[in-house]
Amino acid sequence: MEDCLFCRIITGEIPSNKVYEDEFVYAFTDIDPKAPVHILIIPKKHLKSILEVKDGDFEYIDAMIKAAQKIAAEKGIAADGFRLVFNTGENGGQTVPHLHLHLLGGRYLEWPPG
Ligand code: D5M
Repeated sequence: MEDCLFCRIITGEIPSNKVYEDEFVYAFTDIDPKAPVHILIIPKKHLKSILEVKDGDFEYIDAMIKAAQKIAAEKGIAADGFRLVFNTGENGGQTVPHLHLHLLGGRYLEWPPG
């Protein structure tokens, strides 16, 4: 989608600090980090949120989870633990309408979130 911020990051039209990429996903550091490690993992297909994911889309979700495992290991946060978050809709705090998985770690994360 040409007017989608994250689609434009995938094409390189908008610069980002890429940490991982494969056939299905693109991952980059969050511009407003909430933890020492804060990375966004996004599908290369434009899906607005987890609510829009249909049967044929789960290869993207698989790839997002696999990317999270790889990145957590590479960043050295797998052993101590980390958090994966899909903010969804207004009450969920979603501000960008392109599905994204937050990978947060590098410090103790309080629960519940605010
Ligand atoms: O999360 C959307 C996230 O997207 C939020 O943490 C800021 C981040 N963001 C917004 N614009 C950019 C750019 N240009 N680069 C990197 N990160 C960005 P949400 O769950 O929708 O609140």
